[in-house]
Amino acid sequence: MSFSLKGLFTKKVSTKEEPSGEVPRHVAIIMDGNGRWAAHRGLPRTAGHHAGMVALRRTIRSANDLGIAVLTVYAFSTENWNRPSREVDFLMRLPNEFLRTDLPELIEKNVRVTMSGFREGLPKHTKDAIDDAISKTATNTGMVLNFALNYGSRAEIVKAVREIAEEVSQKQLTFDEIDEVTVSQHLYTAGLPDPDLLIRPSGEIRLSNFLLWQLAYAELCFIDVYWPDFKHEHLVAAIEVYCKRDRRFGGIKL
Ligand code: V0D
Repeated sequence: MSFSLKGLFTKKVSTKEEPSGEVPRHVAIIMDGNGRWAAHRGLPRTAGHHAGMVALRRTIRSANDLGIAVLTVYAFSTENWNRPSREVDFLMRLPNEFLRTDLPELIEKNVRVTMSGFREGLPKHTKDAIDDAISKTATNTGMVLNFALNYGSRAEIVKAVREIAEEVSQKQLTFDEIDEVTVSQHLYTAGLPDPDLLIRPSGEIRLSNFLLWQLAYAELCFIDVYWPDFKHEHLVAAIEVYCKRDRRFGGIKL
């Protein structure tokens, strides 16, 4: 089987079980295309979200098997509140549903659950389910599974700037001590390495306000399948592309 990877180039990639090179430490994924997947089948959007959850479950297993240290998945953006309220209500029950079935396996696999986003804006039942998963896995030492939920990158940067300004005004920090590390420490992803690889399925070639600061040096991989159809071989193919591209960090590769 082969498929095309859209971006700066289109390339055929063969299906493989495992990538040949080193796996990225942190992979971030925009789980896009669930609604369109459902529309293509004449199904309601909720069916697409459910199929997206199945793909998520599969991808967590794949990432863990491949030895990826951090997997960040974009589940809900701050802009998603503009969707019809019935759809938002449905989406906000998915963390509960997912964790009810999958938390035991995550615990068994030593996975640590974290969240990046504005917690306080979530319904109580959603927040409670996520808090429970975070606390039950807090001391786990395996893969970090980071849910970007109620997340928007510009709002995150504004939050960081405000917190830093507050520390300066309280004299806990001086103006010239502020550097890139200071900013990173005030983002939701504080303590996690920056993503090495961003994967966006479903053909959109945009960042959509996702991890703007953290993706500064990441390889970007756009894949032409809807998220519910995303499989192990797509993850392996994206990693293959990552391995083959020179990661230069703006400098000269030795
Ligand atoms: C819908 C595809 C799991 C994307 C995956 C509230 C669209 C299925 C979670 C989840 C969603 C979130 C936090 C957590 C555990 C699970 C989730 C949302 C949507 C938005 F701690 N799937 N999922 N959250 N979908």
